[in-house]
Amino acid sequence: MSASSSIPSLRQQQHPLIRQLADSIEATWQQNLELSPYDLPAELGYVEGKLEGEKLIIENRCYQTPQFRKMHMELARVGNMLDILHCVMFPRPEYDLPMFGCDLVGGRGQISAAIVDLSPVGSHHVLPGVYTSALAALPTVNFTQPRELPAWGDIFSEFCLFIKPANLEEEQLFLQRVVDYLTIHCQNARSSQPVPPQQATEILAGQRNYCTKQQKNDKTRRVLEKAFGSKWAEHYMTTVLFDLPEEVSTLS
Ligand code: BLA
Repeated sequence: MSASSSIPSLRQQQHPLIRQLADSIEATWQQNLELSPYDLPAELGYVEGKLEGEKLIIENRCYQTPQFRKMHMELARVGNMLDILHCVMFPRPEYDLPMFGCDLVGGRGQISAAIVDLSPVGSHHVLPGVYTSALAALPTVNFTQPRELPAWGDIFSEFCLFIKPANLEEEQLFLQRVVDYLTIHCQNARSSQPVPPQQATEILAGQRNYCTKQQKNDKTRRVLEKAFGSKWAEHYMTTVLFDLPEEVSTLS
């Protein structure tokens, strides 16, 4: 599709951290997983709108693998005001894997929000043990400007990192953290085996809760509503950003 070939051009205009993060996420996917294409509805691959007179450009890149129903990375830019990287990996509910989510929001040369998490979706709201031990073993890093999660943020794990990077050094530390989380995730996913149907049903409910909460992010919604109207924003948030998986597929 034309959208994928045009992504590098948008990426080059974005904040350096967004560009580096987009490249690193894709490289980590390529190195660790067997990617197949995932087709978004054609009209949603590349989208342009107007936000307060500025052009809003959205470009999507999407893959799937045996363990992931959908791996979505989105780059967006509003004139020179707003720069966004959004990434979510939706596991197939037959696998007991958390949701990887990452969001970077910046404007006027400064990143204001940088968040990454591996969020649990199992019935006990805790990460599988292999994740907890791998994440806990990462070196400790301290960021000088931690940010507070909104009320809907109860979906995130104890390892959720939400900061405003204070300088170049913290930007690079955040980037490294994302690659560490993603590498742990891809490696665990590759060796993951399907769970019994009843557990898959619980995981599906957890994924639905994750998506429903993310749909409550008013800051994302407001940007999309202002550029494209509320109907389109609702459609986009519920079909592209955080679509609810329909049902557990029957395994043979
Ligand atoms: C915050 N998200 C934001 C903000 C904007 C967007 C403008 C406010 C920035 C700030 O407070 O400094 C906008 N984000 C977008 C838009 C898209 C996007 C328009 O992804 C897509 C086109 N958001 C996610 C994911 C996570 C996430 C996957 O998409 C986490 C894993 C989190 N974004 C997130 C959180 C906030 C945020 C927690 C802060 C919300 C708040 O403070 O209320």
